[in-house]
Amino acid sequence: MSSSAAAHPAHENQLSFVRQYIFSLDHKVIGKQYLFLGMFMALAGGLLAYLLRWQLAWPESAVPGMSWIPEPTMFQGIIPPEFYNAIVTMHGTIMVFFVAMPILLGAFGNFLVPLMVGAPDMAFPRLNMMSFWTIFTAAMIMLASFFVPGGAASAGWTGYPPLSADAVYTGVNWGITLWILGLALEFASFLMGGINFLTTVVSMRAPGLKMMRLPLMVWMQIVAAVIFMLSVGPLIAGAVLLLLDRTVGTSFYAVQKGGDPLLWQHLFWFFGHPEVYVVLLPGIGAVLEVLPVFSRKPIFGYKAIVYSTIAAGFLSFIVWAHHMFVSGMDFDLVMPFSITTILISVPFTIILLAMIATLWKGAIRLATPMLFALGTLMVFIVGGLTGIFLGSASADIYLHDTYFVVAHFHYTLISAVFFGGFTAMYYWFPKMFGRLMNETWGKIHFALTLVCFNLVFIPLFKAGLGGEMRRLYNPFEYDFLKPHQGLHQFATIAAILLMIAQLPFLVNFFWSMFKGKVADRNPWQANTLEWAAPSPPPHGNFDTAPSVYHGPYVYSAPERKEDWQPQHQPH
Ligand SMILES: [Cu+2]
Repeated sequence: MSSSAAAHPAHENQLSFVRQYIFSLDHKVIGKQYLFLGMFMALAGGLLAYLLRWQLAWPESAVPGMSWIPEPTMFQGIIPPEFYNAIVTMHGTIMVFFVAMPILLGAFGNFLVPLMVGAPDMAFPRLNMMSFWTIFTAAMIMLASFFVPGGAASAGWTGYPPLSADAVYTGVNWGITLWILGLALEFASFLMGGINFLTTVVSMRAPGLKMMRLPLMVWMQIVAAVIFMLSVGPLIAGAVLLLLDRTVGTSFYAVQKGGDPLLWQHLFWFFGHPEVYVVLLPGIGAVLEVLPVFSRKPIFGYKAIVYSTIAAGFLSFIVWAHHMFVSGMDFDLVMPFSITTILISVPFTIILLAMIATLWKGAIRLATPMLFALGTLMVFIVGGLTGIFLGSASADIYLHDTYFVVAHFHYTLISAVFFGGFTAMYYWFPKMFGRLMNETWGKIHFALTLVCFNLVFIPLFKAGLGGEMRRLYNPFEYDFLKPHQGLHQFATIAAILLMIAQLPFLVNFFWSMFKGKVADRNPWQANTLEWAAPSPPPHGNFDTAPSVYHGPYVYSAPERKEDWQPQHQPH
């Protein structure tokens, strides 16, 4: 465990390239491996979204006025119908399990948790390495599944039987079998990660770092780890049953042989709703770190935030059936699940109010991390408010499975993953790579991203309110949906602009990694422990073992504006 910390710098130079960068035991290298895997998978999962959007905007022909794009002749639209279902499924699966989790928990959790608790590394470095290579294998299985007979899984990211269970519906389809296998490996990877995070925080904190002095990012990471570990077990059991139904002809989910497909829906959503918080909490954690630093004020209501997070984590286990209001479940259960769902907005409202109170009368500096933190709040509030509509059973009966749901969960998850992820990226980049990112390009990236993101998803709320069901290959075959084509074309063009808006980030990210201004230890003048280590921290992290004498957010407003600029070393 920590005993080897002193020996680390000595043997670092002797490590081969493979041991230093490929099969590394260093939590910081492993964190970066997760980051690059997540970014690569975001490219794959993102491109699938563009095929979807293209199909939805112009389902019957090539793009009008763009004659250089060949007119599709083999099939009706831009992509064949079977492939459309596979794309819907794999876009969701990849984005949630292979982008959101690797980036927010794998990358930032791994990189930050040991540094923020003042530890030289994770409690179990070999387990840490194994968890990365397990999810790497899982990701490759997912990508490979596009090329097996029958193509990738096409039963939706929720994998409901009978579509996912019965070969009658899916034909000879290896895709879903590989999908189950890939997800099982992904779950195993994050179980290993969760054990590591928890043990590190419980047993390796610096002297004086009581639990109630932990940075909120650490609290968010460990609550997310606990929620994940408690919710995933039943789903793994359910997935084994699904695999047996598919491969050896059992009938756990087959109605015609006495099984029940609703069993899967319960097991899936018992995991699925907490899973949203597993990715949401670290995104909120990044915002909670950035707000006090960039308003030079202590966080408002630290304890209230910690207890609200734990309460939200607890409540997330008793809301799952709000995904099943129209499944024909016992009506006596509808109202309790409606109430718990609306109740869960209370802890999140407390956290939001604490964030706003932190900003109140602060010496606010709108650097890029702060802009993205505020953007996260804006987008998350829309996601949260529209969740109240869906949590109320009477409204949900109309809105269920419409584009309103699609827009709602993109607002919820993109706030955490996209805006929260960029908050973390811009804020901790100097610590990860030892150089500062360019502020001007960061601000341009933020402004374009915020505008384009809203332009993509606001039309989808409208389409959902107009009764348009999601997952339709060609919605405009139905007369009443014909007027919606304009909404989809608008969303598609905005989505293309959103993709272009990411170019400033990509250029800034890779350029700054090699050419950015060399960062000081503590460029943002923050108080949490990761900033006490050199940038980037060496193997073993701290040159002198840190001790903690107060809570993490002891700030006061600077007297001179010049004292409040990013610090970098003169060349
Ligand atoms: Cu839910």
